[in-house]
Amino acid sequence: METARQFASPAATSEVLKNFSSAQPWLFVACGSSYYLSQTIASQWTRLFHSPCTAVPASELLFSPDQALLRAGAKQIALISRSGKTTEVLQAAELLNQRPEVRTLGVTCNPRSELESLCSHTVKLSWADEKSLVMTRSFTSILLLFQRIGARLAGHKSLESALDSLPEKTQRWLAENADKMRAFGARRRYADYVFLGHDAHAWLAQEAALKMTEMSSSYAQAYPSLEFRHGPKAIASPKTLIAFLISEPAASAELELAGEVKQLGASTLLVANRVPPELHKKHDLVLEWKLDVLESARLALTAIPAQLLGLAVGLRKGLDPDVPSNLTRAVVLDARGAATTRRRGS
Ligand code: F1P
Repeated sequence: METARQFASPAATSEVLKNFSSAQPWLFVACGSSYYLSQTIASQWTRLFHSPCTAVPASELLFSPDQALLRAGAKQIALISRSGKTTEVLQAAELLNQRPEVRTLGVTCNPRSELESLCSHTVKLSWADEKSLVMTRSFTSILLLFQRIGARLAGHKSLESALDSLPEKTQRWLAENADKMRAFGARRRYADYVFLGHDAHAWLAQEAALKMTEMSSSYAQAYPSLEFRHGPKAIASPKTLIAFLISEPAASAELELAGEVKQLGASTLLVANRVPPELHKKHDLVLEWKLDVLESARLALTAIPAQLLGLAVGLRKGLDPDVPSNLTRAVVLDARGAATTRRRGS
């Protein structure tokens, strides 16, 4: 809601529109949820701009910068960090500072971060930070910001108006569906969670698995949908929940696979815009958006079901989903490259 309001006017993104373009490749650099967010945007922008966009974890860029930059072929680089404090992202920004041919765009929820001083341009979303250690609101807000920037860079008016209509539609969807997702997570017990999706949805599946791991200390995996048949299928059993983040190009193949794993005894969760009515009874839970907007405008919504599921499963296990074991809000490394550790329960 607030992100839509803050960026409704093109003036709010004018610096970015002036200094960056949709005609050249982009590289995104980040860690953790911010990295999966980066991959999601890179997939969407490749389609939108017809120009290659890629993402790399900050640590990978640091180990082999020439290779990472060569592979991406990008001179416009976005560095994303909710905290603006993640050491690997700051070191990547320092490294890119040494390359005069590169323009960098820092995106952070921290109003005063070191990242800002290291990037050529910065966008800040201070309202989007959450108290929770895990990224939920900040994930969807930064994703929406980049969708907005992408639509404006590409001059894609229908994507922009779809994004305008999203806050109200999301509120309505949450009112009708959030309890269903939470009740499912509170009631059902699984040993494994698997998230499947195609293209941008495959990266949202990675983020979904990370949310389950962080918020509920569960074992969770993610694959591009049909990769599931190439090995991971071995774990399908009544103890497995297999969630499909269904997208238009892959929908019929994904529904076919969902039927197949159901016959193997696994539980299935379908997250889709619309699922044929006759399939509803065959799956354990079906969540539909029922939105007549472009699929690319629905990406941020697709992140929400796993956030709700992680929350419900974490609470059922007696955990605090906002403060996962062993994690810190940002991975800050000391001079040796060692991380501060936070022990279980402290
Ligand atoms: C993000 C991140 C989180 C993760 C963990 C450590 O860092 O990797 O995704 O939940 O708590 O930090 P950033 O976006 O602040 O750089």
